[in-house]
Amino acid sequence: MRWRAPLVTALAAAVLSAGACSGADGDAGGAPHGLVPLPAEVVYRGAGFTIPADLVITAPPEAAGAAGQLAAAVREATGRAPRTGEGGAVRLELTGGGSPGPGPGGAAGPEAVLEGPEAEAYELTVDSGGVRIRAARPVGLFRGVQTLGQLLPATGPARASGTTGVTLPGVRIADRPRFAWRGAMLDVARHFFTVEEVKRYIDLVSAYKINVLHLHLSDDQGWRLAIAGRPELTEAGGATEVGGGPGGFYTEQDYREIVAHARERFVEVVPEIDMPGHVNAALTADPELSCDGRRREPYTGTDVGFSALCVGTPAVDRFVADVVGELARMTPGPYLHIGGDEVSELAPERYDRFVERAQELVGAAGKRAVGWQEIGGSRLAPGTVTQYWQTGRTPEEALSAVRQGGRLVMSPASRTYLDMKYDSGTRLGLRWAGLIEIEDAYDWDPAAMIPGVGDGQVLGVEAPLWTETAETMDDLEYLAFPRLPAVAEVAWTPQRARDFDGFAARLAGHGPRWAALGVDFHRSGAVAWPG
Ligand code: TNX
Repeated sequence: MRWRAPLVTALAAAVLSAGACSGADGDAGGAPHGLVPLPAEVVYRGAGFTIPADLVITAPPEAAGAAGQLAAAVREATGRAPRTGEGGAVRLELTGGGSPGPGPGGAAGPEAVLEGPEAEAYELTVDSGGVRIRAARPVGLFRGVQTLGQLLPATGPARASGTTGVTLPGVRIADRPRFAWRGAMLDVARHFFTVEEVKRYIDLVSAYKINVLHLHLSDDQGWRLAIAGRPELTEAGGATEVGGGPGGFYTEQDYREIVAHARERFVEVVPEIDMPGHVNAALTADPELSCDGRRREPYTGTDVGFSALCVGTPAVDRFVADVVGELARMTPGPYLHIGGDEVSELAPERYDRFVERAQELVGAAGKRAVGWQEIGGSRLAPGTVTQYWQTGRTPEEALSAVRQGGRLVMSPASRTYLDMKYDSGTRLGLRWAGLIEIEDAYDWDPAAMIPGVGDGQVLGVEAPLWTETAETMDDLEYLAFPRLPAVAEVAWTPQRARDFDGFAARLAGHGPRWAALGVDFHRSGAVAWPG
């Protein structure tokens, strides 16, 4: 997939301008201009703004990144690059009220991503005089720019040969996300994906205001992140993958490159090292970590639940401390994911002991822990996040997490698992959690899923993409699109403003854009894809 590398920058701009817009008067209430996710409040009204050839964008220095993305999107749509400077017809304004920290290039921002919905709020107005985006934080300006990008026509002059006079619709938008955490998980352990592929995935999903990339970095089949002082983990543990392919791993520099790329798009990387189960790859590297002291053979199948760390031994304690310490050192974001799922090889007391010790280490490193729903049955530290996944089982662990004051990230398998088949004919994917068509991915309320778990207990929503059956970038894209945008809208848009028909109508215009970008997507029958 190396040929895709040069595409990445152009892609970021092009995806930003995904969506359909007639450029004519707004069609109040109808299928408005392909905005996905739908903003909290949007009113089309009055005359629009025709982009002049000499457009100027005015932005404070803290919003240089957002201004740059916008300039690229305008250039893509009109064929002309706008200038940045004073007195522009397009203005990005910081209204203050935040306490911005240092971010990429000295700008303020990424730290705000997971602070809460208000941190990402913005207002966007388009009238005949121009465009104004206002927000308290740079991240809000960035979200506003992402929305504006979707108001640009779906096909620019480069493709539509010489079209001029792009007109944005007159509109007033007041927007903020419903949930703070809007995640996409990528399993790079079952099949390995290169830095360029991960960056492309970030570009594609961040256009839908996803703000968390949860990287599943280890499992039975592979260990994908270099840990200083333990080179055998990646040398032995990174050498294969499902099906026996060559696998691979990220060096510290690779990982930092991914994190930086994500942060430029206001996406926070949450790294996961899955413990104390799902550790066969670590046991191929270091036999001391298993209770019988036996070195394991590499595993290239797709079973789960057969491996475990020998929790409680000094060797395992050192290992967990080293891994958590290194993850914390390399990760600027506030969360580290410790896994915790599907451990059948360990007595409950030892499982609890692991969860408590891991949280201690994460806390000591200045981070907060995230774990799969099973950790909810153990004692949780304040601030630990529990990721609900297994629909069809009593939600005891999730309820226990909530009773302890914890919040949930909702990843119900029957709705959000992007590795499930769409229908029985889908060439890829599993089906243990059911077939998931786009309507299934869309039509649910995260705060109405578990009795006793309402909005206040839900930190957010995440769509995992497990890769037992996904080997290539095309496979990832086919499974994620269009279900990822559906889950992104579940996470962003107020429940009362959502309905599937409206979503399907708005989504249709994204198809041609994906096609133009070479994104392999599933043409769900419920959407009237143009062309
Ligand atoms: C369950 S969800 C798993 C993964 C598999 C996935 C396949 C979870 C926490 N564990 O190990 O890859 O199903 O759909």
